[in-house]
Amino acid sequence: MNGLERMPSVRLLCTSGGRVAEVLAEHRGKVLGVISYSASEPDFSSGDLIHVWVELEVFGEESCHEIWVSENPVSVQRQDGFEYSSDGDFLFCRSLHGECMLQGLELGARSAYADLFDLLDRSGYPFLLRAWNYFPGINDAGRGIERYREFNVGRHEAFCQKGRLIEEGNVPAACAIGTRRGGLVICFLAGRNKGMAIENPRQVNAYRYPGKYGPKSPTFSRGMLVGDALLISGTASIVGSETMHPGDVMRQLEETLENLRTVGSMARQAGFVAEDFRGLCLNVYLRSREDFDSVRKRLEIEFGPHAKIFCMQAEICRTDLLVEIEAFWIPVGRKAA
Ligand code: 3EB
Repeated sequence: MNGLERMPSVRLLCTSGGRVAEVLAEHRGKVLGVISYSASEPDFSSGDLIHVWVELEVFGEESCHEIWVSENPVSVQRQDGFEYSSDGDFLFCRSLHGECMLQGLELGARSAYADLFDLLDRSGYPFLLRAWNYFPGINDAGRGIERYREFNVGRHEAFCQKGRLIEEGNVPAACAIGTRRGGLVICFLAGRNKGMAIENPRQVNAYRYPGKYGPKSPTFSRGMLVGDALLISGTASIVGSETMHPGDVMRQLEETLENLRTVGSMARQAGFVAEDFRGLCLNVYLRSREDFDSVRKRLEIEFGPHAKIFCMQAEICRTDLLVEIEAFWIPVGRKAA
């Protein structure tokens, strides 16, 4: 026992489309939320669950699903245009903005984040642990600047407006990925208690990126330790703040793996314990489907048979990045040991 094990923790079940109904039935009443990745609308009935669809093609599968599960009963609320679930320790919520595509990403991100922050504050789960950010045309020109950069401006403004200092411990683990179409999709996992932010000494903290990457920096940490679970942000071939190996996906992959290992070792220093890769789930975003076979083979060598790996075709927030990997590492089997 190192203390972390006694902290409340979330569970995640990553599954391909074929098993999703079974997993949901097994955890009935204890599901905080489901994030489904697929090119066409998922066809299972999500009933009363908080559910988002991320419109991306999954390679080699019809769909894949992240099912966030609590150890305790979950209650689901729908009010004031929000849908959220909570279990006494964690709150999972979603915000869907179709219209902001007309108004621009800056306004969309600002109002979505501001409203979600209000929800966290008034419901008593003030600590943002993980944010998922998806919207189409992430690398397209917006109103003067790239849409990802507009998104960063709005997100940054919402943090300031709601009195959230942009500093270590206050920014969540996150991903920001370009979808094929649709609106802005944001999910938050928040806690009654603070998580432990993990940064990567090989990389400049993202909220300190220099101005050449946009007028306002992205507000995320490289990882977040939540109880015994490690939530690793979208991780790419960036050292310092520079993209490494433009044009070479396999070298970008090696750099990304080195960044993932570094985040893992920083988390271990903070008390994270995992004996093997069971309970590790990777979402791999590839700009080009041609890279799928070689990337998957390399990842299978790196992580062996226990990790669950889903690869998707997606636009990544820097045009020179060809691959990005996010990871959820929730050790299994130790509590019973
Ligand atoms: C990077 O390291 C790659 O804007 O929320 C990764 C994870 C990235 C989250 C975000 C962006 C975000 O800068 C991009």
